[in-house]
Amino acid sequence: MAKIEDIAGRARVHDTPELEEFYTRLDAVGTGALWNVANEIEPWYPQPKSVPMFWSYEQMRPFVVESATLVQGKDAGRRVIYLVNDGRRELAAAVGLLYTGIQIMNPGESMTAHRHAASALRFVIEGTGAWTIVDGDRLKVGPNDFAITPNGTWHEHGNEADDNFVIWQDGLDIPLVNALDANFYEVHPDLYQVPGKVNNTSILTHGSGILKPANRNWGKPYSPLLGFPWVQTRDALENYGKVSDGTEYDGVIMEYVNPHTGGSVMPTMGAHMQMLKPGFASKAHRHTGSVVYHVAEGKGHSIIDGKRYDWKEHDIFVVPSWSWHEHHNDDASNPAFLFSFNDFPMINSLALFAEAVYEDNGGYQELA
Ligand code: GTQ
Repeated sequence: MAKIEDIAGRARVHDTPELEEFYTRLDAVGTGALWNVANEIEPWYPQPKSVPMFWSYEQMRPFVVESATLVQGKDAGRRVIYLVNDGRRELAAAVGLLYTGIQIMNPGESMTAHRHAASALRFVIEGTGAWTIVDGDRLKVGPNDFAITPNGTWHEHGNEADDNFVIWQDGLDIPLVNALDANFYEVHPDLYQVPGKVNNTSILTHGSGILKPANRNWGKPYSPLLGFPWVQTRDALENYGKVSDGTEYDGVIMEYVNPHTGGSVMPTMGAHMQMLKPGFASKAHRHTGSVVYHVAEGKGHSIIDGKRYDWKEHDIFVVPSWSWHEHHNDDASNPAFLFSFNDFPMINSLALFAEAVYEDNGGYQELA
């Protein structure tokens, strides 16, 4: 049944026996009448299938830990409990075309090397022994560190501690790459990579934040810096916060960048860290693009499409495209830090960015 909108310029053709018989004959030859689907496939504004969702770390952690006793890393490939959006089950997406999951590695455990056309990122939650080897660079990562595994890079992960788990959040663009029918997967021919002699080569080379090596070209479409340590990140936000209140919608917000270009870390996914100053309450806005948030530090709440979600450290929540959202730091003396990753690089490169701000009268004003 066509969705009728009795408005000039929209499809408003009512069924008749004659038309129904016509539609049957169209269907038989692999065709259809546009006016029966036009109002569905050309919505007035984005109609995400994803819904806002919130996952409490306290609630998820026991399941993640249980998985470490139930399956072996060598059988699972990666031992991950992934987050399912109620509106996106069939795609294994947490929001929009973004996937996220919580990965756990037992003390001393390591996973086999592989690569895929999907890009990946990690945000570390727990553990002192986490490492990941990305195209031969062995990165050591700790809580609240951010690391990337761009599309096509070999990667394998492990935990070198002998007495504690590594738990981190994975973010991938798997649903996007599958939607484009462009995914490939390869297991490393030797199952493991041979890492370079020095750990954190990419951070030592590109991580200063103020200098880049002279006479060194970088021709790849992603950041040559693969790891983004928390201490430096937090300092950058605190320093910027001394001279700026940031934006009304996000507070003090900074993007993790490809130091070679100043652009997003990978072609499909970008990532931010934002600091909500003590007691800060943002205004609401909405924009195209999907976002997965991870509470790095502090406690507060966000209101997404009119519903309140109270959050604290390591909770995860998602804001679907074109959903109203605002963030509040409920602590009057300490800042809160929200890590997030998104599909903005795609939205922007396809010229699909749009934003609207929420006005006090409950209406909204288009910005773009
Ligand atoms: O480590 O590359 O959570 O390929 C899901 C798929 C992690 C990974 C996931 C993956 C990875």
